[in-house]
Amino acid sequence: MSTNVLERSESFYTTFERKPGADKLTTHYCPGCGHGVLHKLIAEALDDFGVRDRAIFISPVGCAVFGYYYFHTGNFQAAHGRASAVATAVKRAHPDSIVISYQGDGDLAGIGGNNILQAANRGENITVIFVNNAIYGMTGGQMAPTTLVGQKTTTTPRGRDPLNEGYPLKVSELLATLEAPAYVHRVMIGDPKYVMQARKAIRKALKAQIEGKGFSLVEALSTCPSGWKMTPVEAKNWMQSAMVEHFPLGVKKDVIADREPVSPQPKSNGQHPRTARDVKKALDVPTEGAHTFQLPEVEEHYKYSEIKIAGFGGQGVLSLGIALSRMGMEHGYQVSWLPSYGPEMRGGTAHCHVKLSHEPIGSPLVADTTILVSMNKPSLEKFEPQVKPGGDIFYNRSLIDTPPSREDVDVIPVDATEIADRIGNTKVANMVMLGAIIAKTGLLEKEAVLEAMAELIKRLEYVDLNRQAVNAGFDLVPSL
Ligand SMILES: Cc1ncc(C[n+]2csc(CCOP(=O)(O)OP(=O)(O)O)c2C)c(N)n1
Ligand code: SF4
Ligand SMILES: [Mg+2]
Repeated sequence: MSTNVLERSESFYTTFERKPGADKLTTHYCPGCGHGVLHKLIAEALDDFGVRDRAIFISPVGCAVFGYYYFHTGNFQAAHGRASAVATAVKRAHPDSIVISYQGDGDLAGIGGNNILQAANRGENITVIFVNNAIYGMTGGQMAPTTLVGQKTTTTPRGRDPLNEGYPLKVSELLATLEAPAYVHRVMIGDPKYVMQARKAIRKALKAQIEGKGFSLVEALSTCPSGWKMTPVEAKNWMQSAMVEHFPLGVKKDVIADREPVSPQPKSNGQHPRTARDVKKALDVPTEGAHTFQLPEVEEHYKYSEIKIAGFGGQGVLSLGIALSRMGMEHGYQVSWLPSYGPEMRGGTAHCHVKLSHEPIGSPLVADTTILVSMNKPSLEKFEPQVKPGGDIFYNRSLIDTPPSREDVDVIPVDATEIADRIGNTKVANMVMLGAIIAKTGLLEKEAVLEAMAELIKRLEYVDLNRQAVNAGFDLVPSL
């Protein structure tokens, strides 16, 4: 246990080298602010539980945005309100990590209100520290969802009026009504006896996560002397009287003792499930009927394929992306598919981002296109310059009269629309492209693709048509 309060925890940097300016010893928080005390309680708990090396602190947007200056742990800084969503991703990708989503009231209850509701409702095995100071501190004191009735802020200069602004949101009480959360507790960063209660609650919440008991949230009422336009002592007194009256302290939900551990268990080789098939196995989902393909041998540059597929809305651009990613998944690749909706759906250009990778995928966004599939002229003009040197451009020669001019990429002309028309349906031009892509790259095995068509194409009468299209596109490539 940490006994000397004057010493800094290991989980807290001794000097804040990431903080700009000459002063590397004091935090950026105002005198009398509750954030610093909360940081200290969290850092001490991480030390005492011996989890600093696997702790990941998610900073919000708000005064705690610079959490990474101080916490000697893994750090992320999330976009406004998204900390609980980022925490979800981090925890799922690294189930052994101890993830702390640290969020203010504007961040968690305002812009991120739905995120926290969903994360709590899913019972993510994360710990949320919710810093309720009843105001947007960082931006100079605007009304927050938790601002008290009658409280003056820069946006409620006559005081919050429930008829106009509604009532202060009781987040802990709200989340405690949900089935999934294991622990929800409201504490206060006030006089020492309250700080000690907060310390205990934070430890209990973190311990719950360490033991895999599910979602825990500690709401800490906290002072903001600057936003409230008070001295630190006035602020503490106001919090301990007015705030507590509306936000009663105490445990709102505690079912930790009844909970079985929820985090996915490591596989026998010590690794956590990664692919969909691994997850199915880990969950003991019957795999009969599921495909059991091996990752095909491909050239090195196809091992992280970033594919952009573009054309008119209605050309099957998005469904070609789905086909590639679904079949890629069955082959054992890490995959992602990101559609771009919008006016495209009404006849403009549509596109989607697909990744097929031997490695885990960080972001579904295709930033370095290695394979471009252009179904029409505007999409080729738009995306041709983005293709990486050494990449591939498949273009629909039936509708594009000017071929790509790039000389540092492989250009594959495919008469997709013409072939589809010959087969009997213009709509399968996308599957002609699919055939050409797998023939050129070897990313997917043709037999597996043809077999999977039965599951992919909803209307049975179109399965054969689509298979013919894939075959036609496949046969085209060697002759080019
Ligand atoms: C998307 C977006 N919208 C608005 C802002 C401006 N903004 C920065 S901090 C903040 C509110 C922070 O309040 P809170 O979460 O209560 O944190 P505190 O500063 O009080 O600790 C807002 C609205 C932003 N940075 N990003
Ligand atoms: S503005 Fe308020 S919340 Fe932000 S550092 Fe100052 S006192 Fe703390
Ligand atoms: Mg706030």
